[in-house]
Amino acid sequence: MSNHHDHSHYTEGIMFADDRSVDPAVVEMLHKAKKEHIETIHDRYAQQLPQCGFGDLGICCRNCLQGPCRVNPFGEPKEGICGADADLIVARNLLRTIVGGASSHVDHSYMAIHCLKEAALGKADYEIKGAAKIKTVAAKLGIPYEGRPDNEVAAEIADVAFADFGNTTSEPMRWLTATAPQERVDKWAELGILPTNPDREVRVAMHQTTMGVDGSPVNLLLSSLKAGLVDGYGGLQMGTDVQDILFGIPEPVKSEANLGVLSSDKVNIVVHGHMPEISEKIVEWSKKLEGEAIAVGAAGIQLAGICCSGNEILMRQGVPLAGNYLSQELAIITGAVELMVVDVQCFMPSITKVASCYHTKVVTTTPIGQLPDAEHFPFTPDTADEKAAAIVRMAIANYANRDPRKVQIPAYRCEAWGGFSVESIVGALSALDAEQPLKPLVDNIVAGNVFGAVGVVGCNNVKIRQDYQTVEMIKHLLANNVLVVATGCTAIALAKYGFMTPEGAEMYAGDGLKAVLTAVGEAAGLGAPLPPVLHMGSCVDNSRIGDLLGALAGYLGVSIADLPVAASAPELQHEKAVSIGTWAVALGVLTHCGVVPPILGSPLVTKVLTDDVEGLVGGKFFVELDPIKSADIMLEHIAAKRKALGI
Ligand code: NFS
Ligand code: SF4
Repeated sequence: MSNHHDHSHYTEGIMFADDRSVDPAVVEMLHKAKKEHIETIHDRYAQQLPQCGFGDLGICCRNCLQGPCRVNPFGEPKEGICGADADLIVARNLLRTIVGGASSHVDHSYMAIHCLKEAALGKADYEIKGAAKIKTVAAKLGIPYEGRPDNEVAAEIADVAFADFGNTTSEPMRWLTATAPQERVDKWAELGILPTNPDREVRVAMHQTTMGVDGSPVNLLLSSLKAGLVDGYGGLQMGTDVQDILFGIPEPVKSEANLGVLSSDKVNIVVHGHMPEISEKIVEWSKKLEGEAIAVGAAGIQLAGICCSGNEILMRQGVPLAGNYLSQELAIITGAVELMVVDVQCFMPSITKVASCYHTKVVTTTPIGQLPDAEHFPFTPDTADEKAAAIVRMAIANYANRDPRKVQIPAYRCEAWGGFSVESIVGALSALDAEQPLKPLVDNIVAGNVFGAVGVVGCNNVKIRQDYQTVEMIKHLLANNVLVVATGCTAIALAKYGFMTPEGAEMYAGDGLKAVLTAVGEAAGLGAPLPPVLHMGSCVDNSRIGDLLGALAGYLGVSIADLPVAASAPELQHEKAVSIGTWAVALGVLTHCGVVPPILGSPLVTKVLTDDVEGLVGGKFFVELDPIKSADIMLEHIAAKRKALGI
């Protein structure tokens, strides 16, 4: 591969206006990319315009070789060759999208369980660090733990998880029934959407959507809700519980965010993807091998995270965040990155091409996540140390190849706190009431100091200006005394602008919320207010938000559907975001999408998801592209829920 990529696709200027992002570091790097003729996602997006209207509406089908078929929303044909109409095609496509997302998370969680089992048996390079989580998870699963060695209990927990994957009965997933609120489990049982075995559910849904099987859009939509639960419990909940057992429960930690965290005189290693099994080892070996970096003339090793790998190691290790999804190519374009290591999900195939214009090495680490021009170091639980050491050494050796003329690190970095697990939030609240930690929060909600809560989750999407919807929407919610929790790439967005600092309470929160954040922060010994946006982790960590909602509903003796809360994915991009959103709706939460999902070609599917489904589960979707209007809809919803609760 040549050092210079083919510039023929480079679009002179048109996508480089400053309206691509609200982040000045990103704008600076886009200008650098332009100067150096480096093609980015924005150029490739421009080449796709105008995007296909049939695809946009979700009304094209390639599910058999008689197709592709598309229906005409304004005339004929109204059906594909087999007779499938727009409602059916959209419903089938949607289920496949959700299954795509769910299978990513389920596979993620499976890899974590495998690692836990090997670690528990002493056959892996990992020590089990989350003793406290072993007890809480064992208690939920009904596994005895008193007086037993941690590793033995951990192995049994892994076996219970694996048993869900081997479940050939019609019994629901044990991990779901053990961790979801009983009221929800009953509701889902009533609707016939309790998943049995996550792998089997993925298979069945793929079968159901092939040519000539399910012709009922409504039945397909029920299966979509079920697939959301597969994601929620076979992916998010199982994955997070197991990762907390392996790597420990996150605790509040101070760090920084944005491209300025990269160092001009250290070996920079960027960790990108999703699996803490990989990223935790890179952190460990970067510390161990710092002396070797100093020996080659660097000032040390600087780690920085992109996407959810970044969130995972921020939460547990305080490693700073370089940026979110739309910043991945730009980290390389700083010219200062010695090595980017990826595992699965959300790393663009373009990164090796961008890296080829600099000295940056790209390393892949899983059998299913390879890139043709990357170095491949397939991780296994028993070779993780060897692989991680080799990767860090490769980065150190590459430091000599950095070309100072190409280096430009934007001078933007912002303090950001992470590590707000449910356990650490409850820990902070228990400084106010040790007996009933949730009471102070609930009392403040009742008193109106905290109007409600919103979980803001999900991605960036090149179709819209990076971070814009997220930031403007959250400002408006905070000013109206809504407590915000965040995960995924939107959490990284908010980390970059001071929403995750104590000063953020002063800058953004309304008076009622500010007073509560100050009282909790001081009682918990932070010496400052809690940040107004609590970073709860990666997308898999959305189960933490589910746990928090379940705990609040349990404390109040109501359904999650009755709580004055909402969820939002202002910039969703990935199939995973759609499946997470579907789980949130099934939990009973009003869920905002800031990007139009490809369903509008079906009036039926659109109506069910944005209206009728509320009668079934209490939650529904709404789509709104304007950040202030989105926030206002959530505020109205919260007001209605407060009224129904009589507060
Ligand atoms: Ni979530 Fe996290 Fe980011 Fe979106 Fe991708 S990294 S798993 S999918 S783009 S938030
Ligand atoms: Fe066309 Fe039906 Fe085949 Fe889809 S399944 S491609 S609508 S014939």
